Amino acid sequence: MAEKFHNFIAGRWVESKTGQWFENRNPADKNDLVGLFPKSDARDVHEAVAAAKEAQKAWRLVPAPKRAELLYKAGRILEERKEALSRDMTREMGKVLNETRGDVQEAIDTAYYAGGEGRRLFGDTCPVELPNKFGMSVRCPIGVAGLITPWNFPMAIPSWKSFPALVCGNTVVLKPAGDTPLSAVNFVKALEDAGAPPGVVNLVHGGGTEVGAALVEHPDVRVISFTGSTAVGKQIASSCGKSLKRLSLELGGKNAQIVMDDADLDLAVEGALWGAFGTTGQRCTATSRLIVHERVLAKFTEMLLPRVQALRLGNGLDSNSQVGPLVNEQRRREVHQYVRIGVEEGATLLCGGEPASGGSLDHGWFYKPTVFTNVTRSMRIAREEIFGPVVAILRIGSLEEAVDVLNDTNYGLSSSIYTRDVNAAFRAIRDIEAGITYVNGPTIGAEVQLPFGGVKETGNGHREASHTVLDTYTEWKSIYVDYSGRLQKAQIDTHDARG
Ligand code: UN1
Repeated sequence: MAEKFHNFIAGRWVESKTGQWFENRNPADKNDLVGLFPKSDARDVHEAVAAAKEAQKAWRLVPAPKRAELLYKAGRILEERKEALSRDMTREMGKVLNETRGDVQEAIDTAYYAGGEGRRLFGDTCPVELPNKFGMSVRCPIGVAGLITPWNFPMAIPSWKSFPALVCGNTVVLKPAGDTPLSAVNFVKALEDAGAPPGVVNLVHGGGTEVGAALVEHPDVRVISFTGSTAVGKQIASSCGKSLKRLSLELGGKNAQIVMDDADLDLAVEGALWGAFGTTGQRCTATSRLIVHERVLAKFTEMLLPRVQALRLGNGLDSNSQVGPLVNEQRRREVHQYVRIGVEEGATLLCGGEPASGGSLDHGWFYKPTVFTNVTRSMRIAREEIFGPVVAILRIGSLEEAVDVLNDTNYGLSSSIYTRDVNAAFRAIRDIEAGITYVNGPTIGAEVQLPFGGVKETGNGHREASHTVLDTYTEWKSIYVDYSGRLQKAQIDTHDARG
């Protein structure tokens, strides 16, 4: 009998009111049932939000450096459990163990980085125009934060959202993706064991339509942070717009790596391999376009291809594997559908283009790393997010053209340029429309102390990570203290040096 896991509401692990469960299966071996998780609905969300609202009354009054201690403790617990949590994560979503270790590490980094905000959370003090008067601004918590997270970074992304929300004095209700509920349990357990007061952190499992929508629409949830598809992000935005609810969106990408004719091609190939096929291409930051200068196109392609074909697919728990499966059957169907579209559009399929089979691969949702060339910017495979191990090569003849092709998309998350020319690098940095630009590095691998997010339909102007995330989870309050003992009128009393 499979193990049953629970929601976490008001400090207790509880079943859903529905009494129903959903299965969590290993994408590398569909016969491996990881566990059963509550298929919750709006009633569970209401209970969790009520608990979070009640707990926030006291949590907002805990001094921020004390709130930060919860994060530091949770960070230490995640460190102690890193190996076990990484294994659980690989088992439930497939990416190779080295990468799930990186995912847990990103949560640890975020715990310590956001914990530091407990002693910063800087505001301004500034001069004021009237005598005997003082001006300053402080960050205030917003209230209950509803956090809706994806399966591709099952611990890093919940940590990006929860830790800053908590240190700012909000309480949270987390709704994790249905493909990775175990990592969410492990994450919340670390916070529980670190001593989170009941109701400060709540977890409700279930689907987007039942649980996610109820969270987004709940009037007591004052801020929503969502990472996922642009289509769902737009629905959430229109729902939040109706009540002017604060919303941070982290959506799709169509990230590109430019390879100029003076690039170190060995390095550019390494970068493309990691950027396109790391995490089986299932990162928002994954490289899905290679924009290559015509003078090195043939050479670059010839160097890349055997490396792609040599990538070892397999169960991520096997240290020999370099590329794990796609997260589920539907994802594999959708990726394959895009490959068909690419072929129909007239792109040249160089390798891959079909599910991987044979031996243990038959048990999981594996897909062969796929490279298309002769791709033009108007093709759908050059414009739409595929979220799988598929990369499209586009030919360009100049830096201007490269940047123009790179920008010719509705998205703008990550980007990269390989060149040895410092002038070209800085022009690209200036002209690329994206939230993140790498020079001589792949499009993946953001660190937690720099802002994470993108332009255009990748988001709505907010950034995660860094101190910039604090803008999502706080309201500014401006404070004027008049110690003159009389009524002073700003902009009107002009008894100053101006005369
Ligand atoms: C994501 O794909 O949603 O920069 C997050 C990176 C990782 C985070 C990716 N640190 O690739």
